[in-house]
Amino acid sequence: MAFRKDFLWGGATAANQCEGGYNLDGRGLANVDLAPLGEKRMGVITGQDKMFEFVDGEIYPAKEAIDMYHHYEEDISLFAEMGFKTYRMSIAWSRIFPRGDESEPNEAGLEFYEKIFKECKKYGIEPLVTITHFDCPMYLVEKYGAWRSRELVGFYENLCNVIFNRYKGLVKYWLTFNEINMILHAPFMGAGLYFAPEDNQDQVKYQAAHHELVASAIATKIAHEVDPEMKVGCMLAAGAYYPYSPKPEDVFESRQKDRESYFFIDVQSRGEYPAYALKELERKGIEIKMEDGDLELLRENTVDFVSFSYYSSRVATTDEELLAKTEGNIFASVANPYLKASEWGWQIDPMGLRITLNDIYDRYQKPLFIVENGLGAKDTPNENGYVVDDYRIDYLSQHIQAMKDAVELDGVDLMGYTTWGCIDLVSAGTGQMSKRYGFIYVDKDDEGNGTLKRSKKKSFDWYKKVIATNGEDLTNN
Ligand code: P53
Repeated sequence: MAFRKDFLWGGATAANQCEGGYNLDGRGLANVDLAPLGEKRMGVITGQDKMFEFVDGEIYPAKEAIDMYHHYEEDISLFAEMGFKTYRMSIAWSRIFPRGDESEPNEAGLEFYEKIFKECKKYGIEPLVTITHFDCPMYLVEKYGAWRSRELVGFYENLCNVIFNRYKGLVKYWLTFNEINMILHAPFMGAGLYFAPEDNQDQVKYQAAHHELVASAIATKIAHEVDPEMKVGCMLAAGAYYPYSPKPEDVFESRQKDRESYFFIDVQSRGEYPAYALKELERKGIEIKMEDGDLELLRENTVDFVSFSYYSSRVATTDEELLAKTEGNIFASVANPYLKASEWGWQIDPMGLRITLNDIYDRYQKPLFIVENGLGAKDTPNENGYVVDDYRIDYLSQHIQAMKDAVELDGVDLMGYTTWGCIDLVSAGTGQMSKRYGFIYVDKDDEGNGTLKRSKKKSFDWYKKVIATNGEDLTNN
């Protein structure tokens, strides 16, 4: 059998993309609330345009999202029906610390997540909790410049102390920062960073990254002290780079591009700044301010496992003409002529998942966890309100097959697999509801109309069978 007996099958969501209830029970505003639907979105999430309050006439999908705030019992019972062993979710920092720098937490926020964890426990579902999934309280953004300030480390430490102690016995698996490398590509959405014209943006990003890396090590330390059973992972937006051609320059460029991302995980998993990064930072004139003890903290508190998202492989080249034609989303990449793409232009590459798993396992030799994978697609319910999403079943079965090959044939140690957006939710990149990933359809459109009614898609029963057979039966019938 390919997968461990205790393989953690499940699905993944993030607080601001599903909860809604953005101002309920004392919740404070967060960076992720302020990203509108539509053409202004990209400028905001990349930190190039400022938007510090809601602007009239814009749609903010995170305000209501799919209102899981009031539907969590129904949603978790549907996850249980599919046989989920784990449910990956995130806590909204600003529910627990509405401003971010208080000394006492907001009890209503803590209670909300306690109810969710207990609901999971009821069905034997192990929560896998992302501490920050891109979110940062707006108060910390405005007052401190978010992660550019060292003080954020202390605020994050408070948050960790509170949640680890409160949820001890309820939550065993934690991720410190979602897609930590996203700080380079979407600094406002990823870490609350925005820029002044005179800023050296790389300097700001890498200093903020250092703060996150130290905060992540502190979180790992506290978790292990509070409960030695707790397992803490890092989280990478992964996807191996391929050289566009066998030209040595292209090959080297692909390695450089991979390192841009692996830098973060090298620190979190190996415990030190890698030599290539020190050289690169020096060349770029970036100086990272560190405090005494930072290097020890990083060295002594490496993660227990390495998790990542995988949607696509990427292509690197030094060819200027090809680069000029580059398109895509936040991770712009040269198109791979051998691959087809989704409706949103994300290239589909199951073999790339096997390659990525092998690359990461070779590099870190720690248990791996795929915590996001899936196909964003338009779904059209038929006359009975049923979505026949064979395209999603195809995508997922091919990726699960690739993951099986990595385990069975290559010996990769894999703990689990959670598909992204197991219930339809708001897209992080575009803000659309119509970019759907779920096994469960939610009746809501991009403009916010709809009943929020949940219904099972064809993939619901398919995934249920996959889990029941521990990944042995991937057929679609
Ligand atoms: P959406 C870009 C590239 C890779 C991962 O993305 C990304 C993004 C953001 O667009 O984000 C992760 O919703 C992220 C999730 C996000 C998911 O991928 O743009 O962790 O929050 O929803 C899918 O289709």
